Amino acid sequence: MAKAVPKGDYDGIRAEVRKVMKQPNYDDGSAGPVLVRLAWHASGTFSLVEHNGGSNGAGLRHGKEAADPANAGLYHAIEFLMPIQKANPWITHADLWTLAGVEAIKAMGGPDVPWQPGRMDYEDESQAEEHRGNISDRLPDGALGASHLRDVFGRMGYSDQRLSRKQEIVALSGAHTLGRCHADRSGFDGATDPLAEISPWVVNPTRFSNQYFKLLSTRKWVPRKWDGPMQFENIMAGERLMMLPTDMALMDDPIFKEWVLKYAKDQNLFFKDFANAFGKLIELGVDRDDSGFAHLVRKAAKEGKP
Ligand code: ZEM
Repeated sequence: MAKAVPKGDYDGIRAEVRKVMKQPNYDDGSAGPVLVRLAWHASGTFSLVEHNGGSNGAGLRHGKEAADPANAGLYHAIEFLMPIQKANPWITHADLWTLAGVEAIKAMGGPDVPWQPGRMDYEDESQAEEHRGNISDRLPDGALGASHLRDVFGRMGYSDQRLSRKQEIVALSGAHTLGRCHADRSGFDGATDPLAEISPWVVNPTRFSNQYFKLLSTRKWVPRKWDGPMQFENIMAGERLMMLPTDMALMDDPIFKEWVLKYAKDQNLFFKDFANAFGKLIELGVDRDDSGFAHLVRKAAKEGKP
């Protein structure tokens, strides 16, 4: 049972998030990684041109977005957070999900990500449909390469004109230092293999660090021999670590690679860039009024490309 905290006491909510992160019978005993993935998938549907998608509304609870195969398994995260929202109905799901992602990153040893309340919730699928439009197929596909990453993040507004785009894509990808691939969610791992039923990217998948970049840039990654989707592996001392094709693309692309190497060397730089990029991600499409509230009013689509 979660605790009821006074309205507006977001530190109190953060403390409750830390409590639900402890899940002895789930993955590595922590809900942290899947909470971060929920905040990311709730936000990463944003389109700058169409001006829809994004974390405002918490549309992932409803209809098509809930059923999107890209979101498979995120109901775990939604359920972990449900008791907090039930005990504190004053906080919206959209605020809770983004705050939980931010607090999980911090609790796992990562940086402080800027966060602001004010998001609203869609009441049902028809309200969600009306506001969000068609946002299917917007989340990235791990089987693809560098140009796909540029397309997907470009749609969110991380555009060619912005100097920081390459850093931001690479920094955000560093979140794969957390968690695992699950056969029953993304299909990117095989439960038939006794060596690793669900592989992580790094040795300690509940600690936020720059390990992902260190391993990506120093270990030898070979295509896994199996009948599942293409992925890469490195086995050392009986432990299987994995990389998706999109992770490998960061090393193949010279512009992305430069940042992989920088972050592998400099954890402080990674933390700083990640905090900025993740803070920006959870704000995409959250159009606040002067009092900070992000009403569910759909802004007009913009002309042309981001
Ligand atoms: Zn992920 N991600 N992601 N990601 N991700 C998975 C797991 C996690 C991609 C992707 O296809 C996948 C970002 C970017 C991208 C996390 C955070 C962030 C999984 C495995 C896949 C397939 C899901 C499963 O089977 O459970 C692709 C292609 C991305 C493009 C760059 C960004 C950005 C993230 C946050 C900033 C996290 C934390 C996980 C681990 C989830 C868990 O349950 O353990």
